Amino acid sequence: MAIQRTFSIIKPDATERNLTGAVNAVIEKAGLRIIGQRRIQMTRAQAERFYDVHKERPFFGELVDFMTSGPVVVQVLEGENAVKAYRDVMGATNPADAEEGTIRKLYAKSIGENSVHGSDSEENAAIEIRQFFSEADIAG
Ligand code: YYY
Ligand code: MG
Repeated sequence: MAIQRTFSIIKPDATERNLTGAVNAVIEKAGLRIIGQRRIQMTRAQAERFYDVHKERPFFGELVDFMTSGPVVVQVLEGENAVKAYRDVMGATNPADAEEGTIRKLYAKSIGENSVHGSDSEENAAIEIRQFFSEADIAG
């Protein structure tokens, strides 16, 4: 498998509890390199665009409220098979189903406030990275 990039967000429930460093430690221990990182306050327009694929789902409004409720840290991660490697270390969407040692098992509060986002495919990773980063703000 080739070196890939994936897109990550450390969500407001984690930044609020000062867990950016703790989450990054798990990411780096998993062999992923943080090659771009920025702390931002997402606007509703940004959150709605980012989660557009979920706009018909019943939780969409709460999801946008949550993602705009405080600062997030947007990241570009690089490594071997990075998309799957990050999904594996994030753990299941619902922390109750997440494996021991995963970020969501360690830190997520609920299925909604689940600490991190990670791209689900290489194609979506490229789209998501482009939404928040220019190539000049990434250094691999
Ligand atoms: O990719 P992942 O974040 O693991 O889950 P998705 O199914 O893409 O859902 C995105 C986001 O929506 C999830 O991280 C929390 C929220 N959500 C929710 O609040 N309730 C659900 N039943 C499913 C998802
Ligand atoms: Mg998803």
